[in-house]
Order: sequence, then C-alpha cells, then structure tokens
Amino acid sequence: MAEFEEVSRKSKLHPKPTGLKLQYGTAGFRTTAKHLDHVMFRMGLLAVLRSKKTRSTIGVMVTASHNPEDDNGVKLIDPMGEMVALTWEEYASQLANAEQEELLHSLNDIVKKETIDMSQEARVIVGRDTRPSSESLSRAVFDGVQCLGSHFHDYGLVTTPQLHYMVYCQNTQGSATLEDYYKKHSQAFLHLTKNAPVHANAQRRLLVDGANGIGALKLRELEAFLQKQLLVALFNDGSTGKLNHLCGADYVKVQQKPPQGIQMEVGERCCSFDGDADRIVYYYTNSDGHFHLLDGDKIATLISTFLKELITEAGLDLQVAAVQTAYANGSSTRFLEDTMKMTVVCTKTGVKHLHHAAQKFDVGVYFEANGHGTVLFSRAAEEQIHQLAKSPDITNEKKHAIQLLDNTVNLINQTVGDALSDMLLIEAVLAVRGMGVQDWDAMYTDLPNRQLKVKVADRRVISTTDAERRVVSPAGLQEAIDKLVAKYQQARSFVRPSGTEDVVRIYAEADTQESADALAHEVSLAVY
Ligand code: NG1
Ligand code: ZN
Repeated sequence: MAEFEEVSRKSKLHPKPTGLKLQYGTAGFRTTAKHLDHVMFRMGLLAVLRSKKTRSTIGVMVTASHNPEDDNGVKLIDPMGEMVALTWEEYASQLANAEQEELLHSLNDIVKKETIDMSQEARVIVGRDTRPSSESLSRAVFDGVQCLGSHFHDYGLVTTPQLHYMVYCQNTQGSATLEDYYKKHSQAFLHLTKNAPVHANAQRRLLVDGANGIGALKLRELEAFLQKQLLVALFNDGSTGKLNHLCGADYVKVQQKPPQGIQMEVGERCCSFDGDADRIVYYYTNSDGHFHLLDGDKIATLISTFLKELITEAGLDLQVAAVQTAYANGSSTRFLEDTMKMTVVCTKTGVKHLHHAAQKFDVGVYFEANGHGTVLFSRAAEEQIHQLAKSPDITNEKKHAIQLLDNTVNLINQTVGDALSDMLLIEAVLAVRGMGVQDWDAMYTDLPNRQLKVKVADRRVISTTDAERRVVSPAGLQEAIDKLVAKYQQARSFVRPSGTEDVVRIYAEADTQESADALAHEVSLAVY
C-alpha cells in the first residue's frame, strides 16, 4: 500500500468523527456542513478511483441543493454526466464510514474489487454552490484527489447541471467551458423564439426567484447571451437574503405560496430555482388573488405535448413517454394517459431512477413534481431528427416542425434537470405557441394536495414497495393508510422515508384542499 502513503498522511488532516455514519442518499451525502470535511476528502479519493476505472473525467459537486444554508453535501458525476453508478454509491458509503484506521483498507478493498489499474491517469472536475462552507469543503476534495497523485480542475461556482454538462463535454468533446454551455443553450433559444408569433414577444418578461443561490449568479451570466429576447426581473439574488430561506423552488412547491422577496403583479409569469439550480417551478396569481403553481408535472405536460405535436407534424415515428414519481399529481397522470395517449411510467423518488426509466424510450420526458427533470432523446431519435432537419426533400410544413424540434433538442441539457435550460425551454414553448401562463395552467386542473414531514425515532423502519406507493413495514401501517384514504373522494396518500433529510414524508391528494389537508394530517398521526 505504498501508493497510499500520502493518503495516510493527509487523511489525518481530515479526520472522521468516530462513530459517525452517513449514507449516500437520494442525491449524494447531505448533512450539517460541520460533519462533512472527511467525506469530501474521501470523495476526492473515490472520484480518482472512478476516473481510473472508467478512464474518463469524473465530476464532484459540492452542494446541498434545497437544504438549509448550514447543511452541505457532495455527489459524484459519472462520465456521461449522469449520477454515479449504484455499486459506487455503496463504495461511497463504505469509504465515508470507514473509521480512521480502516481507511486504507477500505480504499484498497475498492481497488481490488474493481481491479483498478492504479497507474492509469485520472481527471476530476469539481464545482460548488454558494454556501459559506462550500469553498473549504471543496478544498478537502482537492486534497483527496491530489494525494492519489491526480489532477483536478476547479470550476468554482457553478450550478449542479452545469457541472454535469461539463463532465459530459469533457468526455465526449475533450473540452468544456461555461461559455460553450451558455452559447449552445442561448443559440437554440434564439432560433426557437424567432418562430414566435409577434405578439408573444411582448410577453417575454419573466420574474425569477434565484433562491439567493448559485442560479441567480448564473442567470446573470446567461442573460448576456440572450440578446434581450427574454426580459428577466431577478429577485432573491443572494445580495441580501439567506440561501433557500423562505424562497426557492422547494419552499414554493411545498408551501404552495410565493417566495418572500418577489413583487408579482396579477397574471405575471414567475419562476423559482432551488439552491443549486437543478429544479424550477412556475406560478402566478390570478385577479382574485389565488396563487397558481405550475410544478414539474405541469412542466412535463407542456413539454411533452409540444414534442409530441412537433414529432407528428414532422412525420416522424417516435414514441414519447413521460416518467413520474408517486408525488405526481393524479390529474397530470390522467391527462397524459387519457388525453395525450402517452405511456406514463412511475419510478421511485430521485432523478437517477427517472433518468434510467426515461432512457428506455425514443423520447423520455421525466420530471419530479418538485420541478427537477429534463428530456432524453435516444441516440437514434436524435440522429433521425438532425438528419431530417438537414434534408432538402421535405414539405415546408414538415420543415418548420423539424427545425423547431432540432432546436428544442439543442436547448435541452440531457445530462440532468437544469433550471436554466428548462426555463429557456418553457419560455420558448410558450412563445412559439403564443400561450400565456394561464393557457398553460388550463391544460388540466391539479387535484388539491398536501405534503407533510414528520420526525420519527428511526425513519428507516419504514420500507416501501410499488415505486414507494405502498408501505411494507411496519406491519399494519399500509392498512391504516388505506382506511383513511377510503374516507375521502378521489383520494390517494403514501408515506416514505426521505433520502435527504432525517424525516418521513407524507403525501395526500383529494377532491378538496380541506380533505387533502385532513388526510395528510391523519396519515401523519398513523406514522408516529
Ligand atoms: P427526498 O428527501 O428523498 O424526498 C428530495 C426530493 C426528491 C429529490 C431529492 C434530491 C421530494 C418529495 N423529494 O428527496 O424528489 O429531488 O430531494 O434533491 O421532493
Ligand atoms: Zn437541487
């Protein structure tokens, strides 16, 4: 283990608190920033091993997304910009939880199991969000990378999806810059909106809640490439407020109310990013003061409808499917299946599950209700679209549709859900179709719903099945939920342990808000 001498020396500077156990959860490790220094160092080590194994660039993102500012987290990004493979999540937990004296043994164990050639070059790229703890924690990642004799490149402050995209570009094109990212997405947006009816131009004003995070900084950078074709009024830009505090996509979605710090007029289109800008939700208030939320389900509906129409108009034979989780509003599922005649798949929570399911289709539109999602095109579908867009022998009508489709493909960050690219896509679809936010909202009416969370002694005693829609243990809980659900009309409810917080989440929907609230409350009592 001579090659690990430096690891042995440096790891003492990043000691693990004895007995602390953490799990690589829904989106990597997440906990109070104070407990993460050793985890960051070790994720630097693991990223090097993963890079040697895959002979590719690997990403390490330091963020805790929508969690409070004092938390932090880290996740690894695999060569094509996707979440790290499942077996490596287990190695991550193993390495993070090894006591100080077991660290080298644990490292060596992974090297052996994966038959890693330690002489292979490695390359790791690192990014971070705006949390006060992120800078020093990313330095711990650099330490881990360097003590295995490897190189890293620090992208500094970036959104999570930007880093995913950088990993993808490094491995497919050999280089990756943020400027390329902005150019690619803004050009596609400008091409698409050129096709908008003239009156729609006047409506291209958007209020954005930046959650006081990285998304606000990066939106400012993106704006410089948009040639004033999208007029953004940015709120919660981080200059005064606290990250995710009373603002951001998670707050708006869960509380079902506008963020603090935004000044919205009746009918104005608004959106919120989360703390690392991989989620987005839209909303507006109508003339009688009602708040209307357009969440990930509404976004998926808008985008999949647009894509399906273009595919039909272009005369292509491509299957468009939607992937959702149990949190998807029942009305959205019914609309997609019954009205849009689309295949709808339900997976477990966490984008890695949705992403994998979406890969099985020509065009897979996946969104979590909280606004995290994107669209995946199979390689064959993408090739077909690009080829047809270049073909001289098609009718004008088809040509128009295929060019819109081609630009839409270019506007999407297929590596992961991306608030900036999703925002541009939504704005472009609304502009091209000449739709306002109310027209979009009118596609279907959400069932009233409520999300709650409760702290229990040990959330892991709850296990689930059927894409988390039914409880397996503890015994009797599912029967209790079934009985409560039966009391209400159009009702549905489920519980599951969170993968990012120490809580159990409860979801309920029903025909009225009072019923949804009551059902969620009753189910929460059954969980205790
Ligand atoms: P958990 O804490 O496992 O529910 C939350 C979100 C996920 C996903 C992850 C990662 C809900 C109900 N859950 O996971 O959808 O986005 O955070 O950020 O919104
Ligand atoms: Zn996020």
